Amino acid sequence: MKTLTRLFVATALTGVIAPAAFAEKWDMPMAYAASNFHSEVGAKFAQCVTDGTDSEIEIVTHPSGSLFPGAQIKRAVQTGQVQIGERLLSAHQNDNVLYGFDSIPFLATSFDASGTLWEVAKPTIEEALASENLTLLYSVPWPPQGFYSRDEVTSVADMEGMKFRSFNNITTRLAELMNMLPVTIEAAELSQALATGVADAMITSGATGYDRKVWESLNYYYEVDAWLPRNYIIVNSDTWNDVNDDNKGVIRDCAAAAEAEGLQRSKDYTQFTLDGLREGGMEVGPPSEQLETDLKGVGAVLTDEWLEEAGDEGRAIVDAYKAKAE
Ligand code: PCA
Repeated sequence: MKTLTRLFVATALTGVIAPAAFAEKWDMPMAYAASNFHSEVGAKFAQCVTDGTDSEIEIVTHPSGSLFPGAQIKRAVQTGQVQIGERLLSAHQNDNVLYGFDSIPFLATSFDASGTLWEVAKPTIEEALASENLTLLYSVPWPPQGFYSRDEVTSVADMEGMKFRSFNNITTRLAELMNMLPVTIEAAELSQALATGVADAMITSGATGYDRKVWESLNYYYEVDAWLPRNYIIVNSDTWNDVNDDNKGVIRDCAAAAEAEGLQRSKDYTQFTLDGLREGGMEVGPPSEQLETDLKGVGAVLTDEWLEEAGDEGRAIVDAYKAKAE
């Protein structure tokens, strides 16, 4: 009897303790402000996973670079300092040049085109991530990238000597080719950097300009539609491999829903934020013909440089995209 009681008590205890013992908390650093649409979609994704796994996996988001600044998020996930994170992969061309595929100037310049490019690039990017102990969950594009400036510019010659805020390898190189001085600044630090004169021009979306209220410092936005870079939600592959199949299914479903919602939010935000920049007092419009021609020229140089560095795999992405886009 004694033994039976002990067994029952032990079983009962196991029953109570087991869920707690298997409950995991995943920290998810994100570089952009909590109010940014990527961050809001990420927060919904986290809640979806927490609810769907009955809190067996609780994802806690840390927006605004509060846990790790953008530049450190990928490494933090790779090394298991955190389980999951969101990152703009094009900033990590030094790890793998293929990560820059989404920032090739003037290759895919609309949401539809960027979707096609992602479709053909995805298997290669997933493989590249896997070789770095990372598993891709979902990816959402930023709106098209335009050119911001404190002063009016009608050609690349007008930009000479300007301090240019960059956010990835290609924007840094772009600044060099346009005789500007590149300075890498996280979006979270952007308003202050512009206000204090650390930068006076940049290429980014209407979304980021609007979120950072850049009309307080900058006066012109040229709708260049140069490319649509993407944010990627990545999980440490060791962590992922330990997740049971049911929970993997829940996470994949939540990721698919987040990807669809993120894309829609990005589209909806595009015109809204351009209107917002205008209301803030900026001049918003197309670039002059000269500026457009000059930018395309610089874009062609950058494209050649990327293709040369990215080798056969890079060319295969671009060729497959062009074949599909025709
Ligand atoms: N916003 C991000 C990257 C691309 C974009 O539109 C940024 O400026 O940091």
